Amino acid sequence: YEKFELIKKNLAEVLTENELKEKIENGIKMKGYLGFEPSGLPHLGWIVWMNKVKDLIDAGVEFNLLEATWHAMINDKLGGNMELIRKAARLTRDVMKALNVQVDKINFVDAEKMARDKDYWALVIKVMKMTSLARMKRALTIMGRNMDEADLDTSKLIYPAMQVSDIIYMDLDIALGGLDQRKAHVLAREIAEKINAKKPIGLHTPILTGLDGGKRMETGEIDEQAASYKMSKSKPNTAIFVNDSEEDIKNKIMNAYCPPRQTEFNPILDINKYLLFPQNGFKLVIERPEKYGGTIIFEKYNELENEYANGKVHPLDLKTATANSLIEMLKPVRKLFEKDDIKEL
Ligand code: NAL
Repeated sequence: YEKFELIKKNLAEVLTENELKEKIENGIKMKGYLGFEPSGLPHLGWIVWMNKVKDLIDAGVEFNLLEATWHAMINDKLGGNMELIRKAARLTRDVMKALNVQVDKINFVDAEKMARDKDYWALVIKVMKMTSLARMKRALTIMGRNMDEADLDTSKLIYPAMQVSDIIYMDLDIALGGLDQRKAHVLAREIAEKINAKKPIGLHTPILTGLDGGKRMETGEIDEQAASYKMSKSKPNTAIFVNDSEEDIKNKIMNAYCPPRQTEFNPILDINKYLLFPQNGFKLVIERPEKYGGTIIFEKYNELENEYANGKVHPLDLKTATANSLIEMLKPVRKLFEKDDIKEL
């Protein structure tokens, strides 16, 4: 069960664990997939799924990454400019490489190429035939939208059907995404079952809380709530971008929401759990004067969380150590941006 534990580590949800166990037990070579909108500069939230891609590749999953250019265009990213969107897709590849994701082992899938196949569009229409308008509208949360937005153009309604079709078309064992992608995965599972296609297992990462702690909805389904508090490019002061300067990282962390002893929806602890501690051999070093307890070194995230919950670690000390570690982690990415002409994204 080593493989199972590696795949499940740090996930919010597996749909379903039994299906995953069964594939592992039967020694099935699994095909996994994640799609992302190349929407500009990646921020810390993206690294949560990048780390999971690393785990899946280590677990022997054949990994496909969809550069969802059409989807980004439909979703009005980068002004709907395809040239810029393609540029952002290439940039993401470079960022992944700088963060030690095994890009050589990833099969990059081009959404535009898939859309040139007429079988793909036959599948999209089949998916739409099998889904009520009300349900398709509710699924707009997978694109960070909701059905009440009055000025949406009609192409937005095709997006969820495309995403579901992408998943079925690719014949996947695993569909990886943030918890906010749940509605697409649930729909893909239902439809795949009905049409005798392969039913994908949904692996859902937690959603990184925005630095302001997120404006959380109390009502609605978990995936809808996740969409409300997530770190997002459209709320720039809640996000740390991968190329932020050392100064910016420090300032943003120091101003972030981090109440003493609170371990839930604490973006600083989240950053430790999902970004810093998953690095090989990582240690969080909290330097303090002797009179405040002296320097402590954490090698396991759980120990940090316990000490924080007990009030043994002060928010300010946690923030200082987190900022320093994050600055270190993102160093190769900042280097990349020094030499490349990609700043207009
Ligand atoms: C994720 C997105 C777009 C297309 C996909 C196709 C298959 C699987 C996952 C996909 C992006 C996602 C987002 N909706 O907004 O992050």
